[in-house]
Amino acid sequence: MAVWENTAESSVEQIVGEASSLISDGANPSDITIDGDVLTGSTYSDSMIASDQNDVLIGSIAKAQSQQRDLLTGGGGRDLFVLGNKDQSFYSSQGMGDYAQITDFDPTQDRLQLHSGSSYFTAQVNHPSLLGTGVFQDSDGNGLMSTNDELIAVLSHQNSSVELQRNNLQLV
Ligand SMILES: [Ca+2]
Ligand SMILES: [Ca+2]
Ligand SMILES: [Ca+2]
Repeated sequence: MAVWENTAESSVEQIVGEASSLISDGANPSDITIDGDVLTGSTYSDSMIASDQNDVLIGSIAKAQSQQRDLLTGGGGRDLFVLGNKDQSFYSSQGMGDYAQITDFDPTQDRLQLHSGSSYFTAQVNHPSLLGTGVFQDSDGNGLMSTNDELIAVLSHQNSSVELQRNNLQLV
């Protein structure tokens, strides 16, 4: 049995811990100066590794019709991981079955770009094949974790949960 099928079949309630809301009020932090790579993937599953400079990793360009799981590694420097644009979150059509897995997110310098039309929460994902801090879109907008909510990303290298601050978020 494929590991990914296990993840896809799990519901949000089965695998995550306590949820905490992401603060999305206020202005975006000032731009990172990009002096490294801009890597762009497809709506299929991609794996990308950026440079030791400040990079932009765009694992998808749109919401996919099939399950895409992108594996993103920023390397050193300050990196921006793009999880959505003005119109949509890219990983919000297949529940637990589509997400970006970020292997080296450093909250002291890296950022996530999120679609601003939604609210988000984080919760620890504790699944045999996937361990880390999950970023979820509150798809039904009820402020609670529920089956309809969408896993967008997993910050997977951390043994303890990552506390995302406003300056880790670029809302567009
Ligand atoms: Ca992709
Ligand atoms: Ca980098
Ligand atoms: Ca998803």
